[in-house]
Amino acid sequence: MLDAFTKVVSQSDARGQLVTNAQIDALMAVVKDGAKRTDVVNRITSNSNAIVTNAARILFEEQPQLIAPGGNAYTNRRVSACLRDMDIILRYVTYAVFLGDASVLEDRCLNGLRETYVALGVPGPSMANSIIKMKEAAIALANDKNGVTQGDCSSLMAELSGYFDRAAAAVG
Ligand code: PEB
Repeated sequence: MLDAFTKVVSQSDARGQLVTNAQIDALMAVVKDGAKRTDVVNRITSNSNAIVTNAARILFEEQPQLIAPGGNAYTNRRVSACLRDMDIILRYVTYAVFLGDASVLEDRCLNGLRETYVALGVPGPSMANSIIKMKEAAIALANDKNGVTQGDCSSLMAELSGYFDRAAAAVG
């Protein structure tokens, strides 16, 4: 598991080179945005139940065949596995935002997930759809300018969005 800093160091070390000025500038930007980053993690973390359950409710409204007999999420046991999977993915996305690096998400959550879903008959495009719904809710929460110091959050929102997109692409 890497963070934005250890990633730069490990890449530099692999090449036997010093950290470059451009890399230092990029890391300074991470430091300066630290409060925004932790605020984003805090907002998503404290609303994770609502993010997951709303996204699942909308998914099942759009695709009722998933929870009908023969559907992959039919029976309460499978619906609960579904909510749990969405919760796990959201949790790893928050870890990636916190660290400013996708490796924890890639290595500990997405690696092999597509194969697992194929084996279980979990429909990848539906799972990807649930992740995009969580993304929309998470971005709306994280980008809400009410009650906070106004600032430019565009690059952080693009980064957050990218982690959800990676997760959706990994299973879809
Ligand atoms: C991945 N999901 C399921 C299983 C595993 C994962 C390993 C099988 C074992 C179990 O049921 O617990 N576990 C999960 C994950 C990590 C992990 C992400 C990362 C570290 O360790 N079915 C649908 C929907 C979707 C869904 C589209 C949106 O139709 C999910 C929710 N996942 C789903 C379902 C099951 C499952 C298991 C329904 C149960 C399948 C079954 O038992 O038949």
